[in-house]
Amino acid sequence: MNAVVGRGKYAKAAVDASKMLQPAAMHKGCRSSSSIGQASCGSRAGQGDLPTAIWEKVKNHPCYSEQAHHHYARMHVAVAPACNIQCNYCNRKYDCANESRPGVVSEKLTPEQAVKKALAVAATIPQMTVLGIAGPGDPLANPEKTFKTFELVAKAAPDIKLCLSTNGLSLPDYVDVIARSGIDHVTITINMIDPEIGAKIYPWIFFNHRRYTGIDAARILTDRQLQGLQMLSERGILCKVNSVMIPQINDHHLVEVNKAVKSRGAFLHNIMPLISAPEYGTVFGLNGQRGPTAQELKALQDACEGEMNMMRHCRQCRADAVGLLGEDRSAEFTTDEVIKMDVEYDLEIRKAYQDRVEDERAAKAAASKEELGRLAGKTSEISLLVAVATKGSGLINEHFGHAKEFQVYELSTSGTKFVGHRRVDVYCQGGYDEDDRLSTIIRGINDCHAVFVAKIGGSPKSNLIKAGIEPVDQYAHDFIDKSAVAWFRSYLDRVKSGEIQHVKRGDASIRQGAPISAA
Ligand code: CLF
Ligand code: SF4
Repeated sequence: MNAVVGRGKYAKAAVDASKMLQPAAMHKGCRSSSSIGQASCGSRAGQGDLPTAIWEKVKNHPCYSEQAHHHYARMHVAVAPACNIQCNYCNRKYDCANESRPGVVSEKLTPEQAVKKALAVAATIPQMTVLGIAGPGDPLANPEKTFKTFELVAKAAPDIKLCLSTNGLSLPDYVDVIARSGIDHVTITINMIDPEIGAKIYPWIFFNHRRYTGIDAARILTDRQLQGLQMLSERGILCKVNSVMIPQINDHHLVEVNKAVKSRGAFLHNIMPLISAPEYGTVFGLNGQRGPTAQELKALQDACEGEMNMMRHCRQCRADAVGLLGEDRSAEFTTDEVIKMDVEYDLEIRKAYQDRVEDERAAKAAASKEELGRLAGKTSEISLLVAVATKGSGLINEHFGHAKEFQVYELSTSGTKFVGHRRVDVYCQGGYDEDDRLSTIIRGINDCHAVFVAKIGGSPKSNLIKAGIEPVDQYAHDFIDKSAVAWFRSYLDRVKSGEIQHVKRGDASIRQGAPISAA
């Protein structure tokens, strides 16, 4: 039996490390192909071959399901200020950079303030389905506040899923508490399984009342992370692994990390770009360590994509993020604003709203399936990228000039696959410097063959055409997947008839080491 360490309600279990670290039965994860109607971690349209219990956990979680992120929102509550390790991409003045952009500071809350905020958000945003604790330090370095918050939220708002993100150092000690608390989703940031590489990322950890440095610190950290992952998987808790891609330090190594976490039951792997602008004052930022380019990130994600699903829609949120991924509504829910609100949390209203969302999703999936049926039988080696301006709901519903980002899809005769997003400067800002902004936008999507928009003006349209990117506005306010497949079918027809020639496009030259998300 495990001994119990600490006191109080959230006392942790000390774990016999010798029993750990043997790979769990390989969790098959999910296929990564995203042809409409196929399963893939619930990350596309339907349940497919996912067991119902897992489908229920992922179908409306915006991070665990790529499709869900168009429709459902998450919120974070910043109740966990302390941390027990130091990462070289983190400046401790700010929030935990494992699930947060460096340079962002969240308003810290007590558990009681956090639950009030959760109810206020749930009443205002009925599609908010997940409450996560992701900082501003490490949630498990603040166990009392973290688990008290989850307990209060579970009582007050039982339809909200609970989600936790941790660096993993304390994880094995809290697996039982996590399971007891009804937390179904846990993210562990794992950047290495080789302590020599780890020593370049983590200068120190604080463990068992002692500070460890260098290779010793990294060895303890990797053992504890993998041990915690395996224990959670064995209890049926869905685990996502986040990894920060740091060129020349762990980029190639992350393929090994992917294999190691897959064999221990991780459900999803999210490889995120290092953000290392010098102004954030991190060790990597100050010593000139660069982040990966968009195509370096995609190449690594592609290399890791096998039996295990890769998350490609992460927005590196704030520790107090609120809203759909990619939007930031945290300013509407500051403590001062929440106090003023007359909150009425109504489970029935929320359920009715979410039922309507599910109807919309079903209609979208049916439309996509029908369009894909028309593509069936076409054979072609052509695979290309397109950029889409969207405000959400899986629709092409944003004007080119208002887009803050473009979502990028890969098209082939197998269908559509979401491969990432490109943050850009908004083109329309009152008429000045538009040429400069347009060239930056074009550089950001210059590996795409087309850009789908709800509307576009004459000048950007002609400049895009000159740059070899086809502006497509005939599918305004229609579903993305369906429209992309329809356009791709016509593209293949035009190539076949000789009307156009297919040329491979160059790689996006944008550097994702700059801030790429504001959510
Ligand atoms: Fe938050 Fe993380 Fe839960 Fe999502 S975020 S704790 S799993 S509810 Fe999501 Fe944000 Fe990326 Fe995290 S987009 S940073 S992966
Ligand atoms: Fe910063 Fe998070 Fe790393 Fe702690 S775990 S040092 S808060 S990035």
